[in-house]
Amino acid sequence: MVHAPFSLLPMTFPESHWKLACEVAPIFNELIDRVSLDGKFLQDALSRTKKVDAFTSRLIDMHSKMLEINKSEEIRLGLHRSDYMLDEQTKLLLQIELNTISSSFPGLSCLVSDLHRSLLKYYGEHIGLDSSRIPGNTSVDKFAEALAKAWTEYNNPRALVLVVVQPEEHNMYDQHWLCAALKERHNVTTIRKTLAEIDKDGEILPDGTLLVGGKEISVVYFRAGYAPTDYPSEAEWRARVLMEQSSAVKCPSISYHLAGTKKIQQELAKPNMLERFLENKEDIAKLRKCFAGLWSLDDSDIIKKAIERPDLFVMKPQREGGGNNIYGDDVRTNLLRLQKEGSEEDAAYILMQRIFPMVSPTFLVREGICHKDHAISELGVYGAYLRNKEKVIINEQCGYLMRTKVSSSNEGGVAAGFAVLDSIYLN
Ligand code: GSH
Repeated sequence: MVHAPFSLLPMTFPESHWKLACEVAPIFNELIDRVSLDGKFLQDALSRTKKVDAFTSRLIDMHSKMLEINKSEEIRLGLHRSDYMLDEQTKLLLQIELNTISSSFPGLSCLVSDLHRSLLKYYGEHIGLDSSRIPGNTSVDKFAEALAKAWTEYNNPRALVLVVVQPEEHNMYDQHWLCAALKERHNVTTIRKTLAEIDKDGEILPDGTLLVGGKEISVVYFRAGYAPTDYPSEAEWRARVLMEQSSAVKCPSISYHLAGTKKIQQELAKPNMLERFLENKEDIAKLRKCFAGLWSLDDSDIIKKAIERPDLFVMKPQREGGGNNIYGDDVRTNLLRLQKEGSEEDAAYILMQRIFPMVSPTFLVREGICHKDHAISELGVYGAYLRNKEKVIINEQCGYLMRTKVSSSNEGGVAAGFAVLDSIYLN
């Protein structure tokens, strides 16, 4: 067992940008909900991706199957995390991505804020830092509360929350911490199962009730199922479809999952797209301000520019979980290859403006050892959304995850082994 990597001291972050990231969280929650309701939009926007990306294609098939059977989701639970970087030159807070499935670290990130606050309480005056400048981090409380409220809406006191996990989960303490809060504060019991186990032990009753090992499931909380490697055989796909067809609350449902894909992020950044889903002009303007440049690969002007200046772009395939993006000269090589082949494989990628955050010296602690290095940070803001039919029960910002990584590394994830958990020091 190794401890989660963390930074010794919190990273400075401008208060105005922090406030903006919190303010847009409920707007993004609502946007995801609205987009998820537009089955045709999701299918059309992803139709080219479907042809070239076998994994996403199966998710899309599952979605069309649900559309065909007119599957309605009355209780809708979203536990999202929107990630941002602060571009140093433009001073803009730009969205990297919005995670609608398996948003990691709601359990541990608030502990790092507590750790930093306590360190500053004892040693802060020696280094001129004040513990009250670290904002409260409610991630575990709020996510547990949202899961508990979804369980309450489902309305069977004997039903359980099912946490769908990977067979070899390295980040299980983050999940356990959240489940412990759910049990201690709300007396809701969770069980943990892999997709293969659910295939073996799961069934649906004629009324749509999901049973796993004979126990009724009220809420399915996915901490697996976002990556192709989570589906090594047909068994895992069967389990996913089984849960999707059931009347249990899914976090996320297949339509929430697809609404969080990079292709949809890029579609939503097109002019006049947000207006399709949201009414409030101020809300729309706030979201748009956070959008980085995003393009599909059928935009020949931008391809030309990216081949000339690959350092200004990131090429992103439709994958979650980190570690899949293409940077630097590899952007050029891949774009030239795709151009030469003239295949439709280009639909598997989007291009995003590269963001250049401020680099600062940081102490990073890994496996008990402290290293000093130059680092950059990415701020994630959690959001929870719960709706039963027309009634919105929760729509709020739920704390944050600051991640810091050495500036020479392009990749971002803590779970993928690149970044450390951090918190923020407002200035
Ligand atoms: N299975 C792990 C978990 O449940 O914590 C990892 C899930 C995962 O990689 N989640 C992505 C994430 O939030 C979103 S799909 N990564 C943040 C990070 O690793 O820094």
